[in-house]
Amino acid sequence: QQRLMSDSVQDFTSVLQNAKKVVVLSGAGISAESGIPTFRGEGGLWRDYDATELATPGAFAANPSLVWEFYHYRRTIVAGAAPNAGHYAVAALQRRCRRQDKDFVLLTQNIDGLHARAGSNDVVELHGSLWKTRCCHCKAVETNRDMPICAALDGKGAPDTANEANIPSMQLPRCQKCNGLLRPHVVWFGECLERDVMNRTNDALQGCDLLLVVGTSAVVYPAAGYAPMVKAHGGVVAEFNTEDTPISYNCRFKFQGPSSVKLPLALG
Ligand code: BJW
Ligand code: ZN
Repeated sequence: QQRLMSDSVQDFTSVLQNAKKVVVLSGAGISAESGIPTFRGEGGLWRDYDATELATPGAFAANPSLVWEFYHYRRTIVAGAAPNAGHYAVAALQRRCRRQDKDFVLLTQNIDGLHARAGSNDVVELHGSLWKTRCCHCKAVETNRDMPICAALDGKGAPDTANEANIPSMQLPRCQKCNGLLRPHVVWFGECLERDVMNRTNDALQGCDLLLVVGTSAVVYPAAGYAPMVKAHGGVVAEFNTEDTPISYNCRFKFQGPSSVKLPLALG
């Protein structure tokens, strides 16, 4: 297939200038340079597991201790990480759109909370948050930043060991209301995105004339469908990624390279 994507900052700037409704969709790649492992490719393994094998309701049902070790490890990494220039560029874009009376929505597949820490407001967290729990019994959702989240996970979750902690269920994080088992409030494979999140996303994509897709492999639905959808409705798609992806051929612009460099470059 012919490469038709442009990397002209000048042309991109004029499209951005004329856009009325700008949407950013980010994925794990935007946080890679903050030291947070992505899912696919290098760093996508935790112990001997493919990270996506653990992100399923079946994995949690079979071994909640193992899945909690994995999420505890990721909470530890993120707590010690900071947003990078890519996150800050997205936050600055939101402020600029507000000044210029453009609509702006940030959709992220990431659960790390780094966009908000960089100053982005009203972030739509498509796949939930590392910093929220949901009770398997009463379904209550709570914010929880305790480190460790429970005593039994202290010192557990190391990626370079084969030893499983095998924590008894009663010592895993439990609900303060009903003592049910808590799980991370994230969206695993086969689960639906929250209704409110879906509504906000549909509103964002409706009439979006410029979509920036940053650091996502664009293989996980529904987010993988957003670029083709925007393009089909006549909007412009700009991709920021170190690699090509299945959506690259929907893109008018392709800024190939680390998003911490290419976002500030393209967004001025
Ligand atoms: C850089 C960089 C740098 C690196 N700078 N770039 C339609 C067709 C086929 C299947 C389905 C379908 N609809 C639904 C499905 C099933 C499934 C699915 O999509 N499967 C596919 C894999 C085929 N989807 C679902 O189950 C979704 N639910 C749903 O649709 O419900 C209704 C339904 C259910 C069942 C059947 C049908 C309908 C839910 C998906 C939930 C995904 N959850 C996870 C875990 C979240 C919690 C957690 O974080 O632990 O979300 S999986 C994982 O993948 C995580 C991520 O958000 C998601 C996407 O990954 P992302 O962000 O793209 O990261 P990577 O690692 O893949 O890519 C990184 C990219 O960055 C790469 O491209 C690098 O090149 C780049 N990069 N460094 C710029 N410095
Ligand atoms: Zn409960």
